[in-house]
Amino acid sequence: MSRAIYFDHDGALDDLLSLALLTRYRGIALKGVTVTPADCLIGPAVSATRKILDVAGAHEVPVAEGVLTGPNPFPLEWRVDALRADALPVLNQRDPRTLVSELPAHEQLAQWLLAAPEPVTLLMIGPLTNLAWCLDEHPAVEAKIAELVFMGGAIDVVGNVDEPGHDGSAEWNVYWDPGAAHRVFASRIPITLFPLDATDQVPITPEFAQSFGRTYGAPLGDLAGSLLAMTFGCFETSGFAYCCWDSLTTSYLAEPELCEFEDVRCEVLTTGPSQGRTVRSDTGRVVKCARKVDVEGFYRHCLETLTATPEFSTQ
Ligand code: AGV
Ligand code: CA
Repeated sequence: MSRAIYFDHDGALDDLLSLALLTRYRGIALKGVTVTPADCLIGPAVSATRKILDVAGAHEVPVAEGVLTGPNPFPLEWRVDALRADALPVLNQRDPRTLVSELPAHEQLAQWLLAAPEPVTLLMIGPLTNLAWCLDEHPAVEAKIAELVFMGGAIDVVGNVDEPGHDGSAEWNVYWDPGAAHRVFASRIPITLFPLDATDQVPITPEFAQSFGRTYGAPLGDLAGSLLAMTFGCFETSGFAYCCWDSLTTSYLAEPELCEFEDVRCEVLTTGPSQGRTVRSDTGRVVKCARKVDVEGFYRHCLETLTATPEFSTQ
C-alpha cells in the first residue's frame, strides 16, 4: 500500500513543476489537490493543474479551487506566471478530463482529511491558509495529519520579502498569511520544514534548465524545461535568484536522503516590520528543518523523474 498524500500549492512555476514530480513518484498515492490563490491568478492556476494531471495520466485526482486569502498579496508580476504556463503547447494537446470539486479548497480539504482512514501526509508549498481554517473549524483534522511537509520560512538566513515597511526577514509563504502559519505551528502536527536556508542552495541554473533539452521527447520533461525557462530574468530584475523552493520540498516525499535535517525550536511573528518571520525561540515549537542539500543529487532527481517513461497510480 502506498502512502496517501494530499497536496496544496499556489500556482507559481515551481508549484507546477512540483505537481509534475508528484505524479511520477512510486510509493505515494496522490489523493487530491487544492490550489491557494496566493502566488498566482487562480483561474489559470487551476486550469494548468488540471492539464498537468491529465498529461501525467492522473486525471482521476480531483482538484479544488481556493477562495481564502491572506492579508499580504503577492506581486502581480509573479502571479501572472500561471497564465503563461496554462498556455504551453504541451498542456493544450486536448481538453483535460480532470474534475474540479464543487466545494472550495478549504472545505474540500477538511472533508478529505476527516474521511481519511489513516493519518496522511500533507504537502503544502504555498501559504497555510486552508489548513489553518481546517484546524479552526474542524479540530478533528489535526489527528488525521501524520506529517505536514511545508515550504516556508527563513531560519538563519535573510528572507525574500521586499515590501515597503517590512524588514526583509520573512519568507513569502509565511508572510502572505502570518496568522495562518502561527495557527498551524500552534498545533501538534509534526512539521517538516523546507526554509530558505535549504532552498537557497538550489537556484535554477541555465545548466539545470537546459539539461531537459538533452532528453527532449517526454511530455513532462518538456513541461519541466519550459517552466524552468520561464523563471529566467528573475535575478536580473529583482536581485533574487528563482530557486527550486517547492520542488526541493516535494522531492522529500521520494528521496528524503537528499537533505540533512536539524530539529529547530521556532515561532512565527504575526505583527510589525518582521511579520511572517520564523524565528528561533526557546519557547517555540520543534520543527524538523531541512539544512544541507545534496545539490547535484537533487537536480539529477528532477531530470530522471521527469524524463523517464510514464506510469501513474493512485493505489
Ligand atoms: O518564497 C518561495 C515561494 C515558493 O513556494 N514562492 C515561490 C515558490 O512557489 C514565492 C516567491 C518568492 N520569490 C518569488 C516567488 C519570485 N521571484 N517569483 C515568484 N514567486
Ligand atoms: Ca509556491
